[in-house]
Amino acid sequence: MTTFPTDFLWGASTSAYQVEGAWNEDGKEPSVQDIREPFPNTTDFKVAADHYHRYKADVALFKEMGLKAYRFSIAWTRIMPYGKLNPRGIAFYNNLIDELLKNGIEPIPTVFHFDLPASVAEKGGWHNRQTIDEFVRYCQVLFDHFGDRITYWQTINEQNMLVLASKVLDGSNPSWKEVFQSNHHMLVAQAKVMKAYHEGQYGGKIGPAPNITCVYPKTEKPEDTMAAEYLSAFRNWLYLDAAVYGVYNHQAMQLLRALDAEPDVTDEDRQVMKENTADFIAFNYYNSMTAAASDNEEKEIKDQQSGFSLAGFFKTEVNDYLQSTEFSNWPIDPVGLRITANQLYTRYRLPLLITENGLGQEDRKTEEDNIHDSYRINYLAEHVKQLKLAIDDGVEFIGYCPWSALDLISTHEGFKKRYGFIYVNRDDEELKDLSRHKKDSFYWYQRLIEANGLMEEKQ
Ligand code: BGP
Repeated sequence: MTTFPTDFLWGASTSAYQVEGAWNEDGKEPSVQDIREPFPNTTDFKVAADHYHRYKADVALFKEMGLKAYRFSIAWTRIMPYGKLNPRGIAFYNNLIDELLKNGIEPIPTVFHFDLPASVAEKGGWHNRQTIDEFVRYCQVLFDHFGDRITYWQTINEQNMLVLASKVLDGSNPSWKEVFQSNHHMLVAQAKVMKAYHEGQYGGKIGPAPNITCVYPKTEKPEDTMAAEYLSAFRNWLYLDAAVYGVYNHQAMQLLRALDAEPDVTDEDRQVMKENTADFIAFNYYNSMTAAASDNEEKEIKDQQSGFSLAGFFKTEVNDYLQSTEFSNWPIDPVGLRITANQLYTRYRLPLLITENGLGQEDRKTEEDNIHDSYRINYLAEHVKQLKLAIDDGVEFIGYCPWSALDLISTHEGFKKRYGFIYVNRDDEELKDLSRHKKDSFYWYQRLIEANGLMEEKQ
């Protein structure tokens, strides 16, 4: 029986706008997330979990939990507000990185996680080609200031979801043509950033961080398998074939043609993508998907994990073998993690880092300040079992960073949808004292890390 590698990175994840707060402090420019209207029955992102002011105490808790890695994102709006270098933004992440290293925790930054600077968005955001250069300039600053201490960089968090769920996440309602032109600019920007990183010889690795799910055919009908292939190409491989092989996936291209959404691609774009590719794959995994042959109906995507249909290609179906999360009705499929990891490794032969996986649920704090989240422990334990089986299968893993290290604000469902190992005392209506409390899952994860993943007791 294989065990987890001794240097396996047991970690946890957050993102800047969902956890930091301090939305307009120390020279920070507002991001598109800071200025958007809150989603119905939720709160805004302005204070979040107040991690910006409490990062030292939070890192102390991460250390107590035994984390070997912390996956977080850097706010572009702190580093380059209105396009100008902001030393106070640099100082914040320098301090955070040093604090993590002092506590034996590997910092794993994402350079962009849904929080485009508002001034960049005003100029057209990713649809504007100039954003490519602004992004490269910003990333160059990151590499020059933090590159000496970072081993694993992630470029863009869930570019595929940003693209597919852009109606939900950025509040606008772009056409497919616009969406895939923006997507193309992101792919070129990513390639240029990987080029800058490799040429600078900073000594670490860089890779993308999409949200990947395996797709099952609903039945053994060949047309259902073809539908599953198309959904996978559209949702998964388009982004990863570009990042790893530097080319557009052929099935995804066929779909883009059908949607009249083929991007304008220059020869220089093609070359830069082909020549600058990823060193590893970070991916977020929450659930699998199931597809059947199209009935020529369209169904719009609701959020990152929900199904959708493209007439003539596929429709998504409920998987009768899986249960769903209470909160958003997302399927729960730990075996799907093993399948997804195997598919990724077979296709790309690159080491994998799981950068998100977790259960969003309302938690109750007892009068004694305990949080009994056995549902979250069950969810995570089942996924860790499958992760181990994937390692037994021969898949190469760098680490596992579940979402989320501490409670933070969901992308569109507020503070009540909690994912953390650490409870943060606030809700959508009231900020309260924002104090931190260890959930049962905190102690479970602590024991799991201590045992390097091989806990045999009933979890
Ligand atoms: C991923 C995002 C995260 C995170 C997570 C949970 O798609 O990368 O930012 O929030 O999903 O989703 P949600 O917050 O919608 O429950």
